[in-house]
Amino acid sequence: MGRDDYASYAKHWSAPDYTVDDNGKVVGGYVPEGSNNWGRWGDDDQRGTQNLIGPDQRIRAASLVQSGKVFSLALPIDADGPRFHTRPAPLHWFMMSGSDQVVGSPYSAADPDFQWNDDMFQMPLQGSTQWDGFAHVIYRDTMYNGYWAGNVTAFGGASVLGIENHRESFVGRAVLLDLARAEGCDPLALATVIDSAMLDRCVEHQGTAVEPGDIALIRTGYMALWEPSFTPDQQGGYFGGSPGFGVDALNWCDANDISAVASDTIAVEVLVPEDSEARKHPVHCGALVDRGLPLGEFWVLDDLAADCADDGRYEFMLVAPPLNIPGAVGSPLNPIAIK
Ligand code: UVW
Repeated sequence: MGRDDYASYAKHWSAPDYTVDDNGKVVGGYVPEGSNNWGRWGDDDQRGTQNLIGPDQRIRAASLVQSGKVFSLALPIDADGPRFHTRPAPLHWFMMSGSDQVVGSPYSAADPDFQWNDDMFQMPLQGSTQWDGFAHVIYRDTMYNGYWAGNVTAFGGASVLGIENHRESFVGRAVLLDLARAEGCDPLALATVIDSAMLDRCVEHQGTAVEPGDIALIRTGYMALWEPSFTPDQQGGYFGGSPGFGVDALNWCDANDISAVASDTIAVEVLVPEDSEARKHPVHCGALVDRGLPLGEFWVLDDLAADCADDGRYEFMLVAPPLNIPGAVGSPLNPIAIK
């Protein structure tokens, strides 16, 4: 098939050797061989490991609110933030301003005493602090829980696994794992592969108790190296050299019943391949496709980390739902940690 060759745009095509059932599921195609959550919360599940957070976990999270301190974990959404080059800069403009009306608009005559400002915003949903939804990544034509890639179209968006299924997700207990501090290397060295042993070392170093349903925030310190003035080549080097999860770190998530992972890098995962024979983006595939484990990217963790180092408390309540955009495959957000 044309898709086997890089950017070949070949005209030839062969029919796939699988079929798709009435529920939009692939039959006779990809099924994960290793750890996965397909069917664990039902054949039509859309929320994956967020099912691990229920009322009990939220009540427990609320009990962690002690000082009342609040931390925004979001980048400013502007042209200076780290952003992959295929994703254009955000555009913010105004349709109406009070100044226009002061000078004179059709509306000033109707009510000379009343003015207002209206603005608009356009941005790639993967272009700032964000959640990757399950429809963001496809492996062998298949998404989480066996849904076929054809359920997502440019015209109709994601008819399954859209980010709107998470509009009440990501409200729970979170733990910050400050790997950069724990490893004494802040930021972590380029292309550091984070594995289960490193995560366990950090838990031990911090004295953090990880509980089922926790959202894990992984600090590498790497965001501090971003420069808005990077040339395209420098950007490539910056993103390509991100430290991040290797596939073994997903075993740690399984063992600890982690409900989501977010980090201060572009992809959560290390982008220099650990194994040249393995599938591409193995952590994206293992998390989003196989496990239904949401990934949060470009989260700003430095101020929170400094506070955690100060008071020794690395667990807190997190309120971080995505925007409720039907059919979107990801969403920017302003995650709020409350201590
Ligand atoms: C891809 O890996 C395709 O994108 P992101 O890192 O933004 O999830």
